[in-house]
Amino acid sequence: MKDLRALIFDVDGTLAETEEIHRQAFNQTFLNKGLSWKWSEEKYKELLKISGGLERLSAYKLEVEQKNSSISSELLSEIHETKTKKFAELVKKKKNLLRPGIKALIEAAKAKGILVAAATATSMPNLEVLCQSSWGLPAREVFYTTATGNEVIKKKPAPDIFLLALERLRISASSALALEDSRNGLLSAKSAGLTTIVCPSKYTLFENFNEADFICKSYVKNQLPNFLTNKIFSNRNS
Ligand code: XBP
Ligand code: MG
Repeated sequence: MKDLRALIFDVDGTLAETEEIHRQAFNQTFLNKGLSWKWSEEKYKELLKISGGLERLSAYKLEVEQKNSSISSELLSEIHETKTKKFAELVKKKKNLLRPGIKALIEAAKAKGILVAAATATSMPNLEVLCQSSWGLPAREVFYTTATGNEVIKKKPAPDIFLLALERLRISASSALALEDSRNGLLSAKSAGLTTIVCPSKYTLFENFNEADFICKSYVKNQLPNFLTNKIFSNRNS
């Protein structure tokens, strides 16, 4: 990659292992709403194939629903709203949520004049609470721009979220690098034309990443592909 002008970070699973917090927030909400639903880690791994919390809830409802079930789409939306509030409460209680290497990578990229963006299937309130808890800053001070799930019609694996991020960065896909943790995210970034690094998270470890340009175990400096370390962490201003 000759002209690297931007890094586009996925959020859940990439910036932090937040999928587990989403799972806990869903389960606490089910309990709170008097539902007998409970998502195990295994079940959640399977459900994560559906991008977006509300879409995940709708798919699960169809899976378990019996005839004459009374779970309306209004109730599902209410569950999802409550889950977003729960997620915020849980994130606020945690310290050091970011995955190893993320903070340093973002700082070093910015220092080189590389634009840093976020492209996520989750909603803005969830990204805000993560930025506040991890950087003590609003998302607009951490990222040059953001593209979130409720700003597009189709979530990942469709390209829409990454295309929106590129539009807001005002650059072409050939000048940006996507950083992802999931197969849905990888397919989304690739169909937007982006070179993509996948660093699997706890919930995506066994997914298929055949289409990835690079796979790394973590975002710490010595685990990143050489071309990126050279661009971001070198002392030369090239
Ligand atoms: C992964 C997702 C998200 C979260 C839940 O997002 O699919 O939907 O699991 O968030 P990312 P919401 O693209 O950051 O990996 O409940 O707000 O949809
Ligand atoms: Mg992700």
